Amino acid sequence: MHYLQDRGFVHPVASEITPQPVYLSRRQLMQAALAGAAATALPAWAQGPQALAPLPGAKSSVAGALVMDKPTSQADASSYNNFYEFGTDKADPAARAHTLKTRPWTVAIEGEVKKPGTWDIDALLKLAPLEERIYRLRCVEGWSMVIPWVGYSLAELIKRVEPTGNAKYVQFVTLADKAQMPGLRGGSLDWPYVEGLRMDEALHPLTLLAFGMYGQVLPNQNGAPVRAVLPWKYGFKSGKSIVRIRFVEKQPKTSWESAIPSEYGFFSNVNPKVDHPRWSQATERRIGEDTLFSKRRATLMFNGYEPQVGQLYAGMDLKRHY
Ligand SMILES: Nc1nc2c(c(=O)[nH]1)N[C@H]1C(S)=C(S)[C@@H](COP(=O)(O)O)O[C@H]1N2
Ligand SMILES: [Mo]
Repeated sequence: MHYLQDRGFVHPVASEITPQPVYLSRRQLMQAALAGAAATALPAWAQGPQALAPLPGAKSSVAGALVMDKPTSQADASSYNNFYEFGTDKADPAARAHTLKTRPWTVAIEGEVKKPGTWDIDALLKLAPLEERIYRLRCVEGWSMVIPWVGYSLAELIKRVEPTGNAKYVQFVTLADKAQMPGLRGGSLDWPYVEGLRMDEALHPLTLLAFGMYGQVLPNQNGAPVRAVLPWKYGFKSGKSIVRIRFVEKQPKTSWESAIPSEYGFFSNVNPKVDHPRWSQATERRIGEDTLFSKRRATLMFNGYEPQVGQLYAGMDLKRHY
């Protein structure tokens, strides 16, 4: 286990991750129904895809934005989650994130920009046309999913707020509210959860500001009402439930770097050749295809997005800048 015992922190190593997503299968639901158990006795999140508002997006024309891999089922993508504000167990966010209030919601734009200010989420949603993007998402723990996201390039927002010449990095600050987020009491990380990108990474067209998935608004457990998604970086760079975007001159600290600097760096690009200090990053388990005998997949450099993003890191020693 990935113990930071003083903080009660548990981040399992790849070999210790439950082999099956923790959700009720269709068969289990059928059995429950046959046994006479009312479907309503099940928690809301176990009753199949939730009734979420539709949020369609036009197929993206950004290079690399529509991978051909078979998308993960919506049930898997919304029931096997990392969202430590709701607990460290994969099933915790789906079971608990109903307490997250996603309206009213604002996102503050701060720091080195000519147009700072506070955006209401519904105005932010309309800043640019919504696109559907089918991205791989690979967690540092060694599992991956393929999710059809709905959103637009973060670059659209960045251009609108006009960064100054001093804006070298972008920091994301996510919600930290004890009243809505039971995991904050656990003290597994320093809250709020913060992440950061270099300006060229933030401006890359594949860097998505996501408001939805599977043609609907984001389920709370996936980071409603707005999150980042960077498909070539480990999942933890894709901060959920963003409330603040800061433009800064110095490389900002990120939550994972602060928690365990020897294991997590600022860049955290998916890289099969640079192992995590305690486990290999060479292969991954695709959620939904993991039967007892199915093979792990080879992890691809930059999660398969090397043609699009490799140039951002030309000349960098990726063993040092992990
Ligand atoms: N605010 C916040 N964002 C977060 C996390 C978190 O704990 N808190 N976990 C990260 C990790 S480790 C991963 S793998 C992805 C998971 O996204 P998903 O649950 O939508 O698949 O969210 C990332 N964003
Ligand atoms: Mo992750």
